[in-house]
Amino acid sequence: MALLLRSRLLKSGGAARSISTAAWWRHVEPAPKDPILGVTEAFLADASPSKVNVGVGAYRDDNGKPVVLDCVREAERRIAGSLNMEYLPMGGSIKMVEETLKLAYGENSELIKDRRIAAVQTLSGTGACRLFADFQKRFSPDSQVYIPVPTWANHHNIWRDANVPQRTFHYYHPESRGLDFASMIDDIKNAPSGSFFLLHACAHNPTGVDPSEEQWKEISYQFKVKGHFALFDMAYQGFASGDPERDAKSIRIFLEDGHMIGCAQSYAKNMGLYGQRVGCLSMVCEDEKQAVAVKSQLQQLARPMYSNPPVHGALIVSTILGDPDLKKLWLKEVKGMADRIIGMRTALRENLENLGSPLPWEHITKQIGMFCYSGMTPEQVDRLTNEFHIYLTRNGRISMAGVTTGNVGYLANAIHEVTKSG
Ligand code: IK2
Repeated sequence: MALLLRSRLLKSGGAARSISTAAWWRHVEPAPKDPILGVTEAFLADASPSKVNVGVGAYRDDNGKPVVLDCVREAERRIAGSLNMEYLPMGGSIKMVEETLKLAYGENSELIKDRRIAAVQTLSGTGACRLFADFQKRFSPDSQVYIPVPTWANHHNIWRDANVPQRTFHYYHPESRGLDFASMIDDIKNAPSGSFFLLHACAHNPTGVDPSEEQWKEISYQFKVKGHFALFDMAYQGFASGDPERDAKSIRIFLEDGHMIGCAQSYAKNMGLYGQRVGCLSMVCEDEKQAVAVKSQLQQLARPMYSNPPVHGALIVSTILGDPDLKKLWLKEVKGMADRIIGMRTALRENLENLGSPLPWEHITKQIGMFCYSGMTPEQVDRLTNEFHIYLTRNGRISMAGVTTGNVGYLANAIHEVTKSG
């Protein structure tokens, strides 16, 4: 019908043609700004010399500059010239995926040896989550997903666009600024058996609050009792403790208990490959045959979306992780980034306490990873931005990666000014 109408309009001359084409997108309203990336846009548009960006979770050095790791520079030097520009297979770089699985599942994982893991290279962590959500919709079409409150805002977009209904589960306890473990366990117990849950493997975004090892064991046990499925989103492996092996503890606990987990990995943060979009989605299967089938379906989902993933970042990752010396350098550099952030947590807390702030600020040093969930209200955040040119998300999340020796005093003073009267 629409086609018929269009061809009639086109035949009837120029005036009609311009009316019909002008009408195509008249109903399109501007999309709301992304709560995280919109902050960066506002920061870039601000001409103030004292402006500070603690919005987006992207690592900066102590001069506030983006960082390219030495191991990445060296890998680029080694691959320069040797790289052709051919397509990767639909599942991406086999070498990169192999190395990536070792990071999540362990160097000597029996699951890897037994070829029980279906895994494909993805467009970073976002792409891994989205591919999983699409897979969930296709092969468990009536299921829903449980998402923690709060979470990285894009999780909601991802499962919404994959048409998977969302439920939430308790996670953060605002009063204690810690984990609401009891309510979380209740929600796990009360969810229908065999539910899908999204879990942050480490360095929870935005709260910086992770379950302890004991708590992870209990969570894993309750998942076993209820037969739930866990998708681990691991966007910060190495950023919590400085050691990628330690940061995989939650996953390893689930694996010891025999769960068939899914895992979304990203090299944006821990290798600083933000714009290269390198990641991996993996799913533990019952046996090799099932893993082959699952992988083929993941590839089938990728094919009409982007066909195959980009090659350059994958080659950087496989070059680094495939070379013992470069891997050692990477581990040192990850620890260096994590340590600088930990140092800035101490400095921010000390500065606030030295200013005589009447509020408790221990949570700044207790929370881990890239973010501090400050407890500031949206109105206080607005004052930080409008009066002090300090940019952060309105949920009060401070990206500690943007805090430096040079701006920590200014930031603490501004936070004190907007919070001191409650
Ligand atoms: N999952 C989580 C929990 C993330 O935090 C991210 C990255 N978020 O970074 C922006 C911010 O919150 O300031 C991702 C997944 C996906 O990251 P990427 O697609 O870049 O690998």
